Amino acid sequence: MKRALITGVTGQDGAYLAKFLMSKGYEVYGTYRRLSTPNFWRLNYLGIMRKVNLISMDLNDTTSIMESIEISQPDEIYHLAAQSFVGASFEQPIATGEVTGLATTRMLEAILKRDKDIKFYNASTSELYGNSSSGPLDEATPFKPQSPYATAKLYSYWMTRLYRDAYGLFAANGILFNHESPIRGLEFVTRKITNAIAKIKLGIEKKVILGNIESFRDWGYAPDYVEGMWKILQNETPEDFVLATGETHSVKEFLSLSCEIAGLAMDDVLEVSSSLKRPLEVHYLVGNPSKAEVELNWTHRMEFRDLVKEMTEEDIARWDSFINGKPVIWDAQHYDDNNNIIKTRYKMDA
Ligand code: GDR
Repeated sequence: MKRALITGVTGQDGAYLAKFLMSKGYEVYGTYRRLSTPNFWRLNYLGIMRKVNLISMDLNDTTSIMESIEISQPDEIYHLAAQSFVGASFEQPIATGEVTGLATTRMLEAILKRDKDIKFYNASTSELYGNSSSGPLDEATPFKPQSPYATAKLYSYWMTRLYRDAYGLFAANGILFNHESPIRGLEFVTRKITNAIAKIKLGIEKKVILGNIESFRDWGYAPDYVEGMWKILQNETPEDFVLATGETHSVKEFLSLSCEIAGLAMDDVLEVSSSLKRPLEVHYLVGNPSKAEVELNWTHRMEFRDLVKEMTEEDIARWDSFINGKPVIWDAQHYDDNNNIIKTRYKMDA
């Protein structure tokens, strides 16, 4: 039986990937961060909480990284853990550099010391491109990061390549464009929208407050993308691959479709706040997944409209159950809306 170690197993991709690898017969180990409030709702939601072997690990602590490899003895490592919110990276650029950048080198060093045969997947990102070109963006497009997050990921991307070229590790980057689902974190715009629309629909909220609604993203479905991660490590040679849908939509379009599905008028619910706009923005992203389609036989399955529909309907169903006193496994009831979070580096509009 193959063994996999997933860093960041409590996140959206970690949870879906764990479930996918189990369906392929893997023994799955997953690392999580010790927090004052545990964050296992996604593993519970997918019904795999008791099937993942959980290891607490701190990406800043080399000893704990070594230990998680000792315990899991993996054939494959999927390195997904990071500070993954672009907006927050402007507020915490140094911590983001440590966790999102340097920690990848800690992982690679640990593999080099412990067992050079372990295959390594690095969660790379379309944020690397910044505004370098209007696309479609592929593996050969130059990078021009526009945030502390993307800059840390650029370092992580190159270190992965360096350990492949210099030491012969099977280390590969998946350059993934945005991928969403009903278990996406509430800080990301898609889930923020569907959660707010659900609350407005049910009369417990009035507005959804957003920043730049004119930016375009290539939005796919997270379960499709975790399969791509696995395929990248099953390829004969370690190579970097773009995973994307090849289609792009604006934040405004996402909101408008979510409103349409919920039977609301967008103009009644939308509020724009410049305090939510980032100091630097990536305006337009669309990927070209041809290499993955040809060489890995990977393709996205879920289309944009179905994605918005699934997310919107799921959030409405959750809030509806919650209001009616039925237990729901999910995150939103613990969070108020973002209104009074102080953005230290964002322009304040008041
Ligand atoms: P992104 O995702 O930065 O593309 O990174 P996010 O959903 O945060 O933003 C997408 C776009 O929406 C605009 N936007 C808002 N964003 C948030 N979060 N909240 C708002 O209120 C809001 N209003 C408008 C943003 O400015 C942006 O243009 C995601 C993350 O998952 C990364 O970790 C990953 O690497 C990339 O996708 C691929």
